[in-house]
Amino acid sequence: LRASRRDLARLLTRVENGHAHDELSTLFPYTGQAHVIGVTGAPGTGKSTLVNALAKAYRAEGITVAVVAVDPTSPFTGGAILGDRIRMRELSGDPGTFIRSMATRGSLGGLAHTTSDVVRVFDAAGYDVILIETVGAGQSEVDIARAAQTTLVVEAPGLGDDVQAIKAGILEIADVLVVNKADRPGVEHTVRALRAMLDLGHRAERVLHHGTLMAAADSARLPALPDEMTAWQTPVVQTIASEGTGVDEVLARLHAHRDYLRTTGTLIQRERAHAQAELLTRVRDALFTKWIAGQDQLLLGDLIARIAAREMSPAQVVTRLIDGG
Ligand SMILES: Nc1nc2c(ncn2[C@@H]2O[C@H](COP(=O)(O)OP(=O)(O)OP(=O)(O)O)[C@@H](O)[C@H]2O)c(=O)[nH]1
Ligand SMILES: [Mg+2]
Repeated sequence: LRASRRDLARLLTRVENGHAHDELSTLFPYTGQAHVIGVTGAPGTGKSTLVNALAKAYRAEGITVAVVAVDPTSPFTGGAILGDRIRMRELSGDPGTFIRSMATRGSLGGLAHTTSDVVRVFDAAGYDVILIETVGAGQSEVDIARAAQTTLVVEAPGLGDDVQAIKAGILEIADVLVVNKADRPGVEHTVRALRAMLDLGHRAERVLHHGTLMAAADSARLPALPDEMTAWQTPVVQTIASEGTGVDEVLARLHAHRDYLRTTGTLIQRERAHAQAELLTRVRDALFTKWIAGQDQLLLGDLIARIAAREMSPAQVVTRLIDGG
């Protein structure tokens, strides 16, 4: 809770390696104070540049910031990781800022958990705002974004990625939509297209989102969501992150969303929906880990060979393994 940067860095390493369950449980009651913001979008749209600019803007208001950059460790973005480190070095001399890069190391389901835990460490350590940068490329990134209280989606003109964003389900999770690289041609077109899609999808998305949360609320016996749930309109903000243009407006929207979450009761609903999703996936993972450790590897190998030889169907093997049939 009053860790030095060095102790904090050490704990984060233990968390990333899955060796800090006790510490995380001890810290857990002290979490829940920070504003957790997920920043996601297609590769190269300017997420890191924007995160850097936002961190500076928060610091100018005296707000402390932790940045969690989830490196995709992919050949496409490998170069940008080095770029991130260089850019972020600007902030690294400031005691009110802490930047942590996490490699995905091919772990899929685990990454969302580890990211949540790293966020909790920063939260307990007293950082006011935690920015999580992920490349919005698939379900695991969407899962990480869902663990945030506010999701900021970054688009850029001319990438044709507005359609991709919808495919990845990213647009529907956007609380704030940023069109970065507003100095590039085609920015008006991108803004118009996104606004149109938001308008078109607004009802369906909100109903869907509302529905998901309601399902969580039902099973957890929570009170109904307030009507204000539908009141938030995702703003579309243009920025030139590399020059700092539009960053203040993004900051204002993030403050507004935070206030919206707190004053409407939406925050507690989101937190409970997240808690449910996290609990269920953790139980699933724990059950699987326990189950696989208790398996006879030779028998398992034999059954796998039987599936490959078409002697047993996968469903039959599952029945035998689980029910002993
Ligand atoms: N023209 C222009 N270039 C920008 C702007 N913002 C960022 N860039 C540049 O775009 C490139 C990619 O920026 P990043 O911030 O690394 O993008 P990213 O989304 O974090 O990239 P990945 O993490 O690899 O997905 C860099 O060369 C930036 O300098 C902008 O507003 N306008
Ligand atoms: Mg980046």
